[in-house]
Amino acid sequence: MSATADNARAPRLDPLDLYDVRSMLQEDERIVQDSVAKFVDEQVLPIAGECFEQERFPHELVPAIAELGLLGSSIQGYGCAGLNAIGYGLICQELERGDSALRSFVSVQSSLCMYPIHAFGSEAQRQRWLPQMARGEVIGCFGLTEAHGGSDPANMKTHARRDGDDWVLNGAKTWITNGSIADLAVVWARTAEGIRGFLVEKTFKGYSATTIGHKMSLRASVTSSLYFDNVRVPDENVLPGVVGLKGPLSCLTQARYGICWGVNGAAQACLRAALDYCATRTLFGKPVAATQVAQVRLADMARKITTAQLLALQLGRLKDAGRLTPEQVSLAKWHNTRAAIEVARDARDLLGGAGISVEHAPIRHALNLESVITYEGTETIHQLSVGRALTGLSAF
Ligand code: TGC
Ligand code: FAD
Repeated sequence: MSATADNARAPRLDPLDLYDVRSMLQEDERIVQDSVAKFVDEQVLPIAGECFEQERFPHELVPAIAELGLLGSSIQGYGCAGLNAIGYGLICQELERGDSALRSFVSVQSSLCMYPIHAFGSEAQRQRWLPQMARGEVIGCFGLTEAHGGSDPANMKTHARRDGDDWVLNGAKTWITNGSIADLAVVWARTAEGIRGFLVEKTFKGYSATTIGHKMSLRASVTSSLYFDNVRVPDENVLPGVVGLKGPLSCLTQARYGICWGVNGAAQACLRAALDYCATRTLFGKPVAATQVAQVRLADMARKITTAQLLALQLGRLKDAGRLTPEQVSLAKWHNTRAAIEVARDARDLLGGAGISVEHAPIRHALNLESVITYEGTETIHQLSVGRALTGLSAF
């Protein structure tokens, strides 16, 4: 059979969406995806490599991100878009197709700062902070990790004690996304009652943030250490609705859910780059794409992406049905991030020497994904969460 006849009969598959997940989206979900994709194509991709190289967060994009309704998009009211879980997932996917740093920015603002204010805050706290945060006028950060061991936040040292109508906060947090550019830090600290959430304003005396430099990953994201030296926090800035580790862990479930979608965008960008490069790179008299080995590798990337897309979609449907469990999120965060980092590394290799240049996306995504596989719970933590769900035994 000739190649032409064969091709003529071949189904028209989208290489980045082999199982046509797009057809399973509702019309409003597709509109969200298309509008974010357009923003990423027009405003993010042209500067993504330069921002990574220059270690620069593209602050100038924040108004457009806010204008599109991408901040706190799952929240109803307070100037937020009120999208369903799939809509939030698609936002993360398209942003991370541009760069993980932008998805990180939106994850932290939406899932780690606006979510706890909405879920655990007083009505006054919601009214004060959420509309400004949705407009991108107030940037938030989330302080949970401490230097002696981020995987075990129950062992935190940062603490707060009551003093009249105030609290006095002491301690330090590290590896905090957005820290030095944040107007508001959602800080988790030990108290006599248990772990509580504090809304620390950047103007509070004794609070400071320093930027962590020399990062080889997520270079377009600001990462910082936060310090609290007898910071007086008024009681009205304490989240009243939650006490205990389930407060920050609930926020992490929201953000990890977004990552399950986001990393698929990074992987899609890498597969696209590998397909384009292999189609035009001619070696030994034929395109690399015409070799069996390259095709097996490209097919394997598509297999991983397809599996990850289906996991993310089902996770979203479970979330919208109110049936999502943290262990389901753990499994998908582990699987999809591992799949994405493998795709990115393989795409980098298929580009040969050119693959180490930031002019091509795969090396940037591969390096970014080194952070993604560590933050929001390392791969090991998620494997152990699934193991605990299967056995009923905690092996942490
Ligand atoms: P454990 O006994 O399991 O739980 C304590 C309480 O919390 C509840 N809970 C959860 N609630 C909601 N969502 C979850 N995912 C939850 N997991 C647990 C649990 O029911 C219990 O409630 P209660 O009422 O009984 O008190 O706690 P543990 O100390 O055994 O720890 C479990 C473990 C290891 C899974 C947890 O500590 C963990 O997840 N560690 C990893 C920490 C982590 O992921 N840190 C991330 C920091 S933030 C970040 O990385 C942001 S990057 C942002 C970006 O740029 O995108
Ligand atoms: P550790 O907890 O010290 O882990 C070291 C190693 O031990 C890992 O490989 C881990 O998997 C392994 N390990 C852990 N437990 C076990 C076990 N029981 N058995 C075997 N192995 C185990 N944190 C925030 O609070 N807010 C943020 O905004 C934020 N942003 C971040 C941005 C970036 C770019 C990065 C890199 C991190 C960020 N983090 C943030 C911190 C992140 O959540 C932590 O790095 C992560 O939770 C791991 O903690 P750790 O770095 O202290 O590593």
